[in-house]
Amino acid sequence: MINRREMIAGSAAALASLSAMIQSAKAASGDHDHAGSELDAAAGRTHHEPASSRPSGNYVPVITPNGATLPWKLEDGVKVFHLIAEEVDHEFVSGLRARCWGYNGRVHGPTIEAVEGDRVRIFVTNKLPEPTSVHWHGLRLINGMDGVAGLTQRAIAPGETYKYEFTLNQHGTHMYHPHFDEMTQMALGMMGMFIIHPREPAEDDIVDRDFAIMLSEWRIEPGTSRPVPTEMTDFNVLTMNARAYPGTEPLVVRTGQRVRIRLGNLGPMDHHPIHLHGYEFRIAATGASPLRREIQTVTDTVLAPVGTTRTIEFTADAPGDWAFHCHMTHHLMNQMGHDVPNMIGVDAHGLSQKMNKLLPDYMTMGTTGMGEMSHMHMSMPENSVPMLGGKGPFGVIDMGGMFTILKVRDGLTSFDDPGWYEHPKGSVASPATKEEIARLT
Ligand SMILES: [Cu+2]
Repeated sequence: MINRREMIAGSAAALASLSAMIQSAKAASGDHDHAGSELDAAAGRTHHEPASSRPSGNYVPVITPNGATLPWKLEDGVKVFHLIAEEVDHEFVSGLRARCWGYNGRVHGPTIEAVEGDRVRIFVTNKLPEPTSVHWHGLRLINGMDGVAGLTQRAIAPGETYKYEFTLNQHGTHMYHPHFDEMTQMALGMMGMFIIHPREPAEDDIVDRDFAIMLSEWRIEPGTSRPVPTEMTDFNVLTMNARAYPGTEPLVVRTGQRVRIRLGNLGPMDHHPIHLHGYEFRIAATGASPLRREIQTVTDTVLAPVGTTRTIEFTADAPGDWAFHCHMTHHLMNQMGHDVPNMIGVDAHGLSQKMNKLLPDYMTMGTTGMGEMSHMHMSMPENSVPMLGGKGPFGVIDMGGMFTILKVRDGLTSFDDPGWYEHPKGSVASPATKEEIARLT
């Protein structure tokens, strides 16, 4: 039986001649192979053709949960992209929307995906009310394409379209963001991932499911609809791909698949220790640099600092619904959990009775902890979300913010949300029996 590496080597020669045909056919039709790759991913196929079998190289496309990949077309061997910087009405989670700034109708911008060696031409149209620029964060390129307004180019004025063009001479997990009025433009959501696949992937580079998640943080005053760009410390909306739990899409994986998760952090101030339950993973890349296997750290929490990326990899060998979240507890709350007075341990019975005479709806909150707050149907300011998350299979999931779920299932044929994990009988934590409790003493 031949292994995958041999199969790749063996089929490379046969497919090399096909490559030229495909390239000319695609160039003629203006088509590109991205849709095909997406179909492969949707079908959950895990075969890997050699890089040379397609004009752009072959790769398992990155999945941006709650997001999208920027389309491109091939023109004379150059991959042509078009980013449009514009205002976007964005929903963070059901109940909370804001007027943000993003790209191509999205917050954050769509993921740019290409292959090492590609020549890319990226048009940037500015539909914002102020100038902007795009910096290609982590890329090694000629200085004049670096996108720093004032330093390496003139800022792109409202209404203008600029052209960036460079060759990708590296692979890895990178990002893009403006370098003009960064504080405002990034606080309002302008950022995206820029993924470059290796042209000739080594066995270690090949995974079955490849996810990209941008971490960020926002200040949105309850009842208002514009993120506050001047906030320095008190962020109340914490997001993965600009969505707060329960608005985050789960990461769906078939048992046994090799998984990569690329984390980027372009939030204004905070680093995020991202923790995965039930697994150990390898930190496969820090920033733009993939790490050799011998120097990769095996851990269960990875710190994703501001202004860089971290890539983790593991084999999904344990089925279940596994929490994947920032471990800063304040980053696991939604908007209304912030600024709540500390009432833990306070006997507020008399207070509530007195207050009810004045305010019939009054309710003292948080006297036995904050977990109860998700059960309350409190009246909320318009356009705001309660502190905590959503319904789970066993009750309320007391988390919001920077939280999502890795859903690993046997024998999946579709990567749609498979619903909640069905635990094998007798495998869920349950109340101890009287006899068991008696034996404790
Ligand atoms: Cu965090």
